[in-house]
Amino acid sequence: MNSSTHTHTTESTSGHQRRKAILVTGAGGELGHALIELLAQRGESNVVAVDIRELHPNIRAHCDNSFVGDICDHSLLERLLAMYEVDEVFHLAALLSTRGEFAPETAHQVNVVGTLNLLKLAAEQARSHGRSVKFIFPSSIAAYGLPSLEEKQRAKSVKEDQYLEPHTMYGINKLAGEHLGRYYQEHYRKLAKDRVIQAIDFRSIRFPGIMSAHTVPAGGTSDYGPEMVHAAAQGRPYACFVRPDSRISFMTMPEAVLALAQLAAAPKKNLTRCVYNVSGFSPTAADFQRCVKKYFPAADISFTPDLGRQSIIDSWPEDIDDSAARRDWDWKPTHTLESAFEQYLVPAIKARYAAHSSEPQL
Ligand code: AKB
Repeated sequence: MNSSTHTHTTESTSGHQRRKAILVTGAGGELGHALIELLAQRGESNVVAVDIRELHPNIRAHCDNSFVGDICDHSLLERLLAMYEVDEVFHLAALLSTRGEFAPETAHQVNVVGTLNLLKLAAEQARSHGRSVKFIFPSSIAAYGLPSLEEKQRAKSVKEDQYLEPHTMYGINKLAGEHLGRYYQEHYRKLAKDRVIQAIDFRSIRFPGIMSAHTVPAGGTSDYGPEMVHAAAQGRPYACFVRPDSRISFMTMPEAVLALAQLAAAPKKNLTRCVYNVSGFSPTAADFQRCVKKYFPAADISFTPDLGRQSIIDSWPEDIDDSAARRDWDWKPTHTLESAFEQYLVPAIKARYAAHSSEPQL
């Protein structure tokens, strides 16, 4: 990074020492939980979490500190910066695709204005401590928008630069976040005399649907996959809100957070783009039903498609081409659909619901 101010100060304006930190926003969400656990396993003790709600105590225990509040609240971010020098940001906070369609303007506020606030914070941190700040941003297959089901079936696996006309506010917001990140990395304050070059090292992954054995999703449209398994494990009937032939790509939560950590650690010189697809397996909703029935034969699964949510799934690609991630930072999925059920989902979900039913759940 080129900077006009190469100070390595760790002092706040009030003169006390600030500690180096990895900032995780949306820390209370599904990705946040899994990422903070992974960072803790890797010995990172300087995680500072932000979430709109109080964190689960097990997650809070892995953090140096946690802040409850809105990422659009400047005074919250200022309080945080008075105590910490931020070196790396995992900006996970977002309102997902289904929830976003009920409150599009709020989604824009959280997903775009929130991202802008965090990018600005990261750029100011880079300027103050004279090192570039890594900014890791989970994007989504929601950034794609296939015009019709026929085109989706024809397109099969799509590359990063194809079909970027999303149908949801969330998808539009994610695409905007990707562009803002690229702007802050390459062009931020282009005309300013005291411009800091490449203050931000922006890296983003377009994730497919993600399935966690430990948390249940909320507000997304790919939720039918994980919801079906969690319902079966609890002996509850499940009415799937998309048709049996609906197909999009999915991966497991451990693979998703590993991908984030792997991209964050990749040498910058190997990266040929800011935004990478990663893919796992591409089942239909009927394939999910078959796998769930294999391990939970009594599962009561029916299909009651919701036209609106179906139209969102029909606009997302069947699969995404992750050859750039494989080439640039050695990305490789761990699981097929079958091995995800056998080795991860079923054992962990059975354990989750069998034990500790009286304990607070993540
Ligand atoms: C959603 O369904 O909105 C998310 C996503 C695919 O990004 N899970």
